[in-house]
Amino acid sequence: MNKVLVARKAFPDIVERLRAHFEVEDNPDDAVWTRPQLIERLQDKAGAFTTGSERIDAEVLVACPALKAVCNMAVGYNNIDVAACTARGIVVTNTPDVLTETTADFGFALMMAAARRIAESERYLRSGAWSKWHYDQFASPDVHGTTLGILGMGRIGQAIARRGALGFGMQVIYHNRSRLAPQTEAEVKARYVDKATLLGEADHLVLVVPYSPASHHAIGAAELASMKPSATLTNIARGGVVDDAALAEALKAGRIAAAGLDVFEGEPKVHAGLLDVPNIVLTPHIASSSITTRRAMASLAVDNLIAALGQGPQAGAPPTPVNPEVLRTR
Ligand code: 8YV
Repeated sequence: MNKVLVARKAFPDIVERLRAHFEVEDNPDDAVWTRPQLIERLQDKAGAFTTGSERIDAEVLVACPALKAVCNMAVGYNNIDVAACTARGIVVTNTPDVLTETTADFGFALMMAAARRIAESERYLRSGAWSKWHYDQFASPDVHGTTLGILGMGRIGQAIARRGALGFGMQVIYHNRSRLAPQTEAEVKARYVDKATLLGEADHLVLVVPYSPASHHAIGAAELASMKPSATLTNIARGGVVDDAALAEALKAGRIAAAGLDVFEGEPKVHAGLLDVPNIVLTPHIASSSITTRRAMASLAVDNLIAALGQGPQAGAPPTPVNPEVLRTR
């Protein structure tokens, strides 16, 4: 029987399904293992159920020669060195689609909360400072009818575009590595623009671009300086897409109006400068966290692991591989 490691606690009833096929080592206390602890546990395993918090790189792979499958409970997989996995014949899987609408809901909520100053005004109310109505109290930019800018136009970006265009009468512009097919652009009512236009025209800019060396600090001091002073920035993509220090400076200096962040460089640590500024909404990487969606993500990761290690009804054909070429050579 193959051995698998479940690196983090994830819905015990769903993870339980692995026990019919494998010898399972799990992490019922949800301990955050150091790298040596992770490597020690992974050394004799054929498969791993991981989350975005575990870095699976060449160092780990060299130390874990039995590994055949890494199944991430996340759509993003920048925590995994996919090229190194492919070179060793290790299949990598992710959890696309099941989180699209939930994550888009949250991105929209975070953008609205930042734009309409919801967290900032709630902190004010809770502080006991509210003594009277005031004509421009927490007056903010509008959301409806404004221009929504989206950087990264995959499934989640498209779901956000639909919300903006159909629900809020927004003009939607986007920038992406590749332009959408005309039919898709028409369906999500979004117009392709270059990055400079996106930055200059967006009233509300939402980041949904996967993290890679190419998207590192895609939004830094220069980009923030080219946005409207009344604009908001929302990041539900990955920490590192935004230069958090530059963002804190820009918010302090009033170069943009507000920001909503669900992801951070070096999370769970948060740049101290971001904690100091009032015009920001900060959440702990929960955009996909509805009960239904997190269960669906865990379930898909388990299905992938079972199939990737040649078990179950989809043996040899995990539903959502990131490097399917590995499967063809098996
Ligand atoms: C996860 C995410 O919660 O899917 C992703 O890429 O960022 C989130 O939905 C996180 O990565 C934990 O695995």
